[in-house]
Amino acid sequence: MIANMSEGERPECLSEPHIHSEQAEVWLDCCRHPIILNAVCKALNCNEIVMLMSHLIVKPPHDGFQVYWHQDITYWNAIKGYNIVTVWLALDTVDAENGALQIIPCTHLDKKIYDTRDADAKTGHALLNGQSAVSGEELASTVCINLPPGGFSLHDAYLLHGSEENKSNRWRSGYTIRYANAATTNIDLEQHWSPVYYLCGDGSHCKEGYEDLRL
Ligand SMILES: O=C(O)CCC(=O)C(=O)O
Repeated sequence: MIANMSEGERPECLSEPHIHSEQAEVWLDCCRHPIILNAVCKALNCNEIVMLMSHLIVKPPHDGFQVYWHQDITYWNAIKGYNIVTVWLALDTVDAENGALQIIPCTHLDKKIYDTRDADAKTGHALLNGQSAVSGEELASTVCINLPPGGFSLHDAYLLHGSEENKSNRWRSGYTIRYANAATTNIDLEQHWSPVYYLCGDGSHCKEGYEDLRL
C-alpha cells in the first residue's frame, strides 16, 4: 500500500487494507485469526464479535506523525456502544523511540468523553486536528506499549491514547483492527464507511446488512 500511495497521502492513514490493498485477503485473514478473536472475546466478555474497520498506521524513520491524545469513539459517529476495542498489532518492534502507542490507564472506565481542544502542534505534522484535554496527573501515568513484531495490545474505544513522532532510524508499523460486541453495539450501516463483518458467535446478532465471515 505504501508503494501505491498517491501524492499527499500519508502512511499513517492507510485505511481498510483488508478491502483496498492488493493483499486484502491476507489482512482479512489476520483480522479473523483465532488468537486475535479469542483475545477480543475475552476482553469484551462476549462470544459474538463484529469487525468494524482496520487501519495501517506506519511511521517511516525520522518522519512519523505524532498522534494526539484522543478517544476512538469520538471519531465513530455511526457506532453506538460501550463494548468496542481496538487490537493494535505490531508489525515492527515498537518502543518509545520509534513512536509506539501510549495509553493513559483507566481513562475508559467512566465512559466519559473528554473535552477536545485545538491541537497545539509541535511540528505541524500530526494526524488529528484536536487533542483531548488531559490533566497533568493523567499525563504522569502514561504507559508506553512496547511490543515485538507480532505482539498486540487491546484498548477500549473510550481509552485515552496517542503516540509520539518516530525519532528513530527504524520503521514503526502497526495494524489496528476495531471490533465490537455484536449483541450490544448499534451500527448505522448507512453512515458507516466500511462493511461490518460478523466474525464469530452463534449468529443471534448477525443483523441484516452484516457480512457473515465466520470461519
Ligand atoms: O498507532 C498509533 O500511533 C495510534 C493508534 C490509534 O490512535 C488507534 O489505534 O486508534
